[in-house]
Amino acid sequence: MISKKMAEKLNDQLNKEFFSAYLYLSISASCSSQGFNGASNWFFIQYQEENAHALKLFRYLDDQNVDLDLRTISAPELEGLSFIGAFEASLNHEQKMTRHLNELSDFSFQEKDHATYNFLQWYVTEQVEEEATLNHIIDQIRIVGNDGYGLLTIDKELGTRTFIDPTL
Ligand code: OFO
Repeated sequence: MISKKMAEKLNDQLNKEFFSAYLYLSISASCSSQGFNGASNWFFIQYQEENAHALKLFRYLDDQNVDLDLRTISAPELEGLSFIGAFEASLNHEQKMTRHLNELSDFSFQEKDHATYNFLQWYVTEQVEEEATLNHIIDQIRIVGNDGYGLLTIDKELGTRTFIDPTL
């Protein structure tokens, strides 16, 4: 059983997860149009991951008998993102998501909603890995700077990423 307020906040988070998916799909397209096919693949998988995050939340709300409130997903605002800019914008976005998830987790704890608190810890932990991965890629891009060969080597590596559903 979940309070009305908790359900509202989880519905908000569901929308945010779908927005994240949408954002990464859009970055994937932007990388592809610049010829960074590896990064485009990487962001496409990121899109699939965020979609899986959203669906995990969807199932939880359904299990808790909450009326789902699927809302409009805003259009991502991306203009002229460079190769490094794509990853910096993503890190920035994930840091924001971490703050939202921490607030949600705090709220569930205050409400003594232990089931939701436990459920949310999966997301909190997942954020640590997501931020670390993005920081690592940004560091690598900074090391090569504007060296074309270096950038293409990183892009090639990003192209090897495959999708493994993190929620299974
Ligand atoms: Fe990385 O945002 Fe989902 O949780």
